[in-house]
Amino acid sequence: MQTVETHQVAVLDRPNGSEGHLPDFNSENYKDAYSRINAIVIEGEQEAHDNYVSIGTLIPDKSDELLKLARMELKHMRGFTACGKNLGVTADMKFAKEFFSPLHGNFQEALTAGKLTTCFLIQAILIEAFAISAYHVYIRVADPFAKKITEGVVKDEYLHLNYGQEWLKANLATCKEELIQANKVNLPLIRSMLDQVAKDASELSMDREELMEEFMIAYQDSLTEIGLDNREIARMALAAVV
Ligand code: PL3
Ligand code: FE2
Ligand code: FE2
Repeated sequence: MQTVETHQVAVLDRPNGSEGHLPDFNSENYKDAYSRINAIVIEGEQEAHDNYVSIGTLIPDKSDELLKLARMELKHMRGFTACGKNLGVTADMKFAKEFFSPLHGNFQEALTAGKLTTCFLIQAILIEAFAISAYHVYIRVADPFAKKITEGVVKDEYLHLNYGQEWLKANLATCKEELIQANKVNLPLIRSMLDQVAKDASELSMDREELMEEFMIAYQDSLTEIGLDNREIARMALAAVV
């Protein structure tokens, strides 16, 4: 399984780093926004765990591998829970459950219908690319405790993205149509989740444009790796704007 080291290094070594522009981690505004962002991340990691376990039920011969990925997600969840505690913040889990509910519903529907391609697209491509982009941006402006934890997490998320990529690549001949259709339905949900989180993220000094840019890089790289051509990728990406 390959990792995407080159991209990681390029992103982390940006010349206009945020040194000297860190937010005030103890301000009320920061903590208020963190109570929602932290909850989103905790809920996202928990749902990622559940989703990998569920995907394993659709491919029993791969269920051990998927259980390993699922276990990593629980570790991430515990790490981010510690980040909230460290700042004295209580995560708003009710908010986070609602935040994920449309995507959660689509995943459950696909699972019930045995649509493995859609499940992989939602969890291993869209959610992982969303997490990777958010974590990269967060690492640049996080408190030292959370920065260390997030750096460890983001490495694992590339493994998860690659796992989905490899499956979709190996099955592309039979899954392309479903992949494109599922993307059309679910990419707009990611876009709207990004819009919903933008205000709180900016309170944490995370820039909306930067989040979008990082997402599009991870998403497009991943589609290239799966074996789609530039025109197909452009068409798929357009689902985010129309
Ligand atoms: C899959 O492994 C994880 C799924 C989590 C999805 C999280 C999306 C996060 C968007 C909000 C910005 C987070 C910044 C990080 C703060 C701890
Ligand atoms: Fe994770
Ligand atoms: Fe993950």
